[in-house]
Formats: sequence, structure tokens, C-alpha cells
Amino acid sequence: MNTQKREIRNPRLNRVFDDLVETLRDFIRQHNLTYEEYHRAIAFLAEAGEKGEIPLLMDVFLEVTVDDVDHHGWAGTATTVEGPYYVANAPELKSPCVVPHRAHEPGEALVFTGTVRSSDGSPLGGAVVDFWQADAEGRYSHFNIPQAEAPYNLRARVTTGPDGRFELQTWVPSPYEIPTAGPTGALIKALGGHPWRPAHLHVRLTHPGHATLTTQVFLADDPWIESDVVGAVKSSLIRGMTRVSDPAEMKRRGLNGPFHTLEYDFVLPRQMAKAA
Ligand code: MBD
Ligand code: FE
Repeated sequence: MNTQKREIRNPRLNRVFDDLVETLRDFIRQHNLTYEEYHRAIAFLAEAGEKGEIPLLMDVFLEVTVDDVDHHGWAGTATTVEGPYYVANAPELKSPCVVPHRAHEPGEALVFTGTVRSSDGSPLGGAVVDFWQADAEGRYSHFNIPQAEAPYNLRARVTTGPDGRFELQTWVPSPYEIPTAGPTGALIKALGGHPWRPAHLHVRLTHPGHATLTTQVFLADDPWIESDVVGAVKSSLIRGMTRVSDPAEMKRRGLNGPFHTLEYDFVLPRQMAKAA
């Protein structure tokens, strides 16, 4: 314990941080940590910082537990982690829409639809579906693709209609590989694991008077669905896509190839009244 005389300004900080230090000291004792390992850990964290991987590192190893604990008693659609690749202020689009994309966006189109409802079943018009995903080559815009090359690529804020429905056309995402060139990827490899996340769509749903829902929809039959490196898959969040190759349907959407559809309905719990 710290034996300084303190002027406590934030009791929560003192309780939480003191326990963190104590937990780490216990950990050092339990494992008889060597100086070599201690210095290796510092070099690893410094490298993660220099390469901008602190958010990735934290989210890969710890965020699932924060999601669990912070949603205790949650009454809506299952939540899962936000991850490190959310970008605020994506273009605001009205449903139905096509998300921002490049002239030759790779892969097949995907029409993502659903209804947003309150916990009592009533549809929520004017809900915002803040949407982001990796492209068909497993890359996130602003992170794995330079922002200048493709601003807000495959990212949008889509508002639901009065019936609570949204429809957005995007492109089928590929599984995501944690960059193997950086320290997070090197650690995963050293642990003997694989660096893959199954293909997923991210959403952050908001509506006045309702709690914000952050979750992901996972594509069924993905090779990594049972072994997500982040451990963020929940069975209720997995959906199969339907392939559409009817030329009339393709033409109606201005597409010159087959596309897929995927439907997911979301439930937002009413915002709990703040205790006085
Ligand atoms: C991702 O794409 C992601 O969604 C999470 C949670 C962690 C790392 C990469
Ligand atoms: Fe992701």
C-alpha cells in the first residue's frame, strides 16, 4: 500500500487504482517475475504506444470483460465490444441508402436491413444506426486504408424511418486479421494463437430516451466464428446471408452482379431514470 498522506479528490480513482497496483504486485510475486521480464514488458508497452496499438491491445485482451460488467442487467439486444476502429461523425444518410464506397469497391454487395424497437416492442423511428465495417479485403477505413484515400469508407450514420426500419447497402466484409507486423500481432503469435476475427458488421444505435446499444452482427459459416481472437462472438448475434442472383433484383439496385441480404432486428432498452 501507498503510505503517503493523501488528499483524496476522487475516491473511486483511489480505490480502483490502488487495487490495480496491489493486483499487479500480487501477480509479480505469484510468478516470480524477473527483471528481464519486467523490462521486456515495458519495451512491449512502449512499442505498442509508438505504433498506435494501445487501443487495439486493450480491446483484444480486455474489452469483452468491460462490456460484460458494464452491461450487467442489460435488457436489450446482446451487446458486444466496440473495438478500436470506430470513427465519430460518419456521413448522415437517410434509409434506404448506399454507404460511402470507392469506385471499384471490392467484393459483393450486401443489403443490411432491420427494425429498431424499444423493449416494449414499439418501433423506434429516428433511431440512428452508426455503422462501420472492414472491407472485402479485411481493411478498416481511416486505419488500414489511409483516410485521404477513402474518407468514411463503409461507414455511415443511418436514420430509421417512422416504422423503425433501416436499409443500407454495403459490401460483404471479410474476416479481420489483427496486424501481424505490430506488437499486438507478435504477442498473439508468441502465445501460439491465431490473429483472426470472424467477419462482422459494427453498429452503435442511439435513440433519445433509450440506452445506446453497441454490438456486432457476425456472418454465419465464417471460418473463425468459433475462435474469435477477441472472444466477442455471441450466438444470438450470428446471422446467415441470403444470396440474390435474380437479374431483375440486381438491376433494380443498379448492381451488375449477385448480392446478399442480411436482416437483424435490434432492441434498445428504455433509458433508466437517473436516481435523484
Ligand atoms: C476489430 O475489428 C474489432 O472489431 C475488435 C473488437 C478488436 C480488434 C479488431
Ligand atoms: Fe471490427
